[in-house]
Amino acid sequence: MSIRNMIAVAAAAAMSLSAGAVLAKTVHVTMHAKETTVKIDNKGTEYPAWTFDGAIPGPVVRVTEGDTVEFTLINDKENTRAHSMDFHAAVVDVLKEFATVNPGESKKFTFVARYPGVFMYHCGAMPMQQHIARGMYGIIIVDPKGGYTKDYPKPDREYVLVQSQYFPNADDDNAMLLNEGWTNALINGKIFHYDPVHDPNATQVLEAKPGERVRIYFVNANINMPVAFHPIAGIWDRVYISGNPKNVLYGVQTYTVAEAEADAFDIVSPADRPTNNAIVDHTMSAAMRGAITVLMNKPDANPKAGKGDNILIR
Ligand SMILES: [Cu+2]
Repeated sequence: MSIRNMIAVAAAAAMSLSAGAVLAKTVHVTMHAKETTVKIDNKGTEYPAWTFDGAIPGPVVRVTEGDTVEFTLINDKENTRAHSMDFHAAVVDVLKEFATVNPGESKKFTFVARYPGVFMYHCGAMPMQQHIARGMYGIIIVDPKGGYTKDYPKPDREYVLVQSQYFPNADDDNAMLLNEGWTNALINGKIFHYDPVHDPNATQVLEAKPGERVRIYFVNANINMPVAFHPIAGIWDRVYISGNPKNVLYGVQTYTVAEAEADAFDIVSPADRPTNNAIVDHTMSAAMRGAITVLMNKPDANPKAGKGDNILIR
């Protein structure tokens, strides 16, 4: 081997080592289980929820592939129930890491985020359908350690949408099991959360500029219903199954998202004019009862919307 080649090999090895050393980190995440009242529509109807950190969905957790997540669940002493945390991004022991935590106690566990993508998290305490239906779920995004590439382009905007079924009788866990009594669909915890067309009380929409690539991280937190995820007046430019850059589909009209599945959806609007999309669960019983989200593509889109900490609109 020539000296020049040896130097090149050594440099490549050093680069890959330093890249790994720099990227892999420990991320500390703490959440409180909170049994509290939340507003489940745009006019302020109250609901006795069970939550992570007091909101539906819980906080967005975002790490990079290879990171170690050190997670602490605190079950506030005011609570009446045991709760737990089940990260779908973790490969651990359901009986150990995901065990329940009693009111007034806390529990810490760690896992390595080995797979890139988007994953649901939820409480797994029994009856599990009730803990999820009452609001104990959220998303963890694991960005690929390789960063953006031609096959996984950097989006101009990102949004999180989490859909779930609304059971107004919060105490009837048997109805939840039988898929009876759900009256509405929630998007990020509210009926028609971002749809001023169907709800005059709605004040927020998703925003982007014409021609921008918008990536939507979608979680189906329904109890017993898949979601037929479709962008009206658009086509999914790409669908990344489980959000993994290796699992890519192109030009998809409607993609079925199973219960507890999360996927990433790219949409690119026409660049030459303002347009609107209605992002729906094309299952009509869900769409017409809350699962419609308006995406406005306009030149004066808020420059901060869909960026940084503004990817989940409360
Ligand atoms: Cu719970």
